[in-house]
Amino acid sequence: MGRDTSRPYIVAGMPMYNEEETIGTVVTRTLRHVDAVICVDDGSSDASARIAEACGATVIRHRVNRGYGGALKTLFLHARELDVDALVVLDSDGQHESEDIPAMLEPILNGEADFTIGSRFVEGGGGTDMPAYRRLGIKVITAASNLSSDLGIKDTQSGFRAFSKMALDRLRFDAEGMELSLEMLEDAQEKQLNVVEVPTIIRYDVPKGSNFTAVSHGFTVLTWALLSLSQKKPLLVLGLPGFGLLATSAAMGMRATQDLTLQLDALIGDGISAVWIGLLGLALMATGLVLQSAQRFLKHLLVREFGLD
Ligand SMILES: Nc1nc2c(ncn2[C@@H]2O[C@H](COP(=O)(O)OP(=O)(O)OP(=O)(O)O)[C@@H](O)[C@H]2O)c(=O)[nH]1
Ligand SMILES: [Mg+2]
Repeated sequence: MGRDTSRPYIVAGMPMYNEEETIGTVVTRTLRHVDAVICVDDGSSDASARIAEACGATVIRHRVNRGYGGALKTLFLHARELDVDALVVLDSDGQHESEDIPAMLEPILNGEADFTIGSRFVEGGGGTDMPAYRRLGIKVITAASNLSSDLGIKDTQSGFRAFSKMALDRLRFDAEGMELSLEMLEDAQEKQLNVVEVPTIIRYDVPKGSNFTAVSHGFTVLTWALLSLSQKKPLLVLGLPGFGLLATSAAMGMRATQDLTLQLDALIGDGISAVWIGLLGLALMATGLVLQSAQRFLKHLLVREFGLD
C-alpha cells in the first residue's frame, strides 16, 4: 500500500529491553497517534518482541545488547531510511503518555521546533509518584550540564522526545547508554536546532522500575556531564580546586612554621601534608592551564587558519 503523501508521515520509536508487561499497551495506544511504531529490541530475554509485533509494531532486533544509545542510533537510521516527516521516541515501560504525542508533534509540524522534549519541569508538566531522590538527581545533572553549555533545558533527562526531518538528518551522537540524553542536547545546541519543551506527565507508578539501575544510570550521566565540563572549561574544573588546594597548603605551611613550639611529630605531619596538598594543587592548576590553552590554540587554528566557525 502506498504512502499518503498529502499528510506528514509520522513514526514512533521505542527502545525496548524486557518490557513484556507494558509493551502491548504502549504500542496499541501509540498507534492511535502515528503511522507506524518501531521497537528496537536489545536482546530481551522475555516475550517483549513477540507481543510488540502482535500489537502491530515493527521490531528491529539487536543480537547483542547495545544499550539505550545504540537503540536510538538504530531508530534514527531507520527513520532516515523511511524518510519520515517526524520521529517521536518514547519509553516502552509505560512511563510516557502516548496521549501527549500530538502535543509533542505540534511544534514540529507547524515549524516552531526541530526537536521537542516532554518535560516534567515546565508549567503543566510533572511526575506521578516521582521519588524525591530522582528529582534531585535530575536537577544535579541538569545543573552540571548547564555549567558546561547553557542548554536552558529544564528536563534534560526525559526520554520522551520528538524530531523533525531536519533534526534527524543533522543530529549525530555516539554515546551507548543514557548519557546520550545530554550528548544529543549538546549536539542540538551546536547545530543551532530549535529545542522546545512540551509539558508532560511522566509516570513512576508503572510495573517495573529498578532504583538500583536508575541510580547507576544517574551516575553514568553525571560523569558524562562532568567530563564534558572539564573538556570545555578545564580551568574551572581543575584550576579552581587546584588553587583551593594550593591556598590550603600555604595556610597549613604557615601554621606549621608559626607553631615551631609544637611537638616535632605534629609539625612534621602537618608539614608533609602541606607539601603533598600543595603539589597536588600545583599539578591540577598546571593541567587546567595547559588544557585551556590547548583548547584556545585549537580554536584559533580552526577559526583563523581554516576558516571554520
Ligand atoms: N534497546 C534498549 N532499550 C533499553 C535498554 N535499557 C533500557 N531500555 C529501554 O529504554 C527505556 C528507558 O529505560 P528505563 O530503564 O525505564 O530508564 P528510566 O525510565 O530512566 O528509569 P526508570 O525510572 O527506572 O524506569 C525503556 O523503554 C527501556 O525498555 C537497552 O539496553 N536497550
Ligand atoms: Mg523507565
